[in-house]
Amino acid sequence: MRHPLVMGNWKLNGNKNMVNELITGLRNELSSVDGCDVAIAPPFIYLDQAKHQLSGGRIVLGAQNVDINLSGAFTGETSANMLKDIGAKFIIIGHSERRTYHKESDELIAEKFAVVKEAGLVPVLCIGETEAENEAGQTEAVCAKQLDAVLKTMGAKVFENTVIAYEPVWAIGTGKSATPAQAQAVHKFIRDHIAKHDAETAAKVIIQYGGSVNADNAAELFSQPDIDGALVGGASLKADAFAVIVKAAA
Ligand code: G2H
Repeated sequence: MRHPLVMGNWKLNGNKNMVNELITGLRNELSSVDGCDVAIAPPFIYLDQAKHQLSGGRIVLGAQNVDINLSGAFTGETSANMLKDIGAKFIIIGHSERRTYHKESDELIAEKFAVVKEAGLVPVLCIGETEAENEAGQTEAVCAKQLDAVLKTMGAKVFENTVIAYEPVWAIGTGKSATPAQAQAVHKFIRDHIAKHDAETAAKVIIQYGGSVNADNAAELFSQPDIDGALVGGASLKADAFAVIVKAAA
């Protein structure tokens, strides 16, 4: 039985006061909710503050990116060991905003996947097609290629205890979510693609949906058999909306 994960991706948002208020609100809203894992990924600079404020609660700390190097002359970067040291667990890699704005390749993202796993942390591997690829009928081919970058170097077993987030790029921050049926079809494709290599791992891997998930559409998305929670951007910045999404998955 898979345990869903709802994770807030705060992106480049926040300040000390907002971190304080949002985490206080989330802890109040979610104190009695059980049945799904919950994580938040604030910007790096607020991870330590967030960790302290999450102390003793059920919300787990995550991060939005990682470097492939563990230490050394890599100005401006943050390593998997540093994220582990500060208490983060779920590490988002390959988000489409990093693929687009920071030119991250499938190969680089596969390296990040490896360093996160080697550090004993949980990669949240984002994959998904652009609008043009979707319209050209290339959704499955794009998802397969992004998965294959990890599969071909590390094999399917590496997906044990990891998370995949299917995020169609055309649905990110646009208010235009995939329909539950559209998302389910791609989630099933992703699981079947991994199952071609290792059925047991495929059955266990958490596959989140991401892209304009909100308090109104979450429950129907989560009713689909292969959708195991969500990676939530905009709606994770409001405690009440995020709590509704978490409760829909629990
Ligand atoms: C997709 C998602 C969070 P939003 O990027 O990863 O953001 O929910 O704002 O579309």
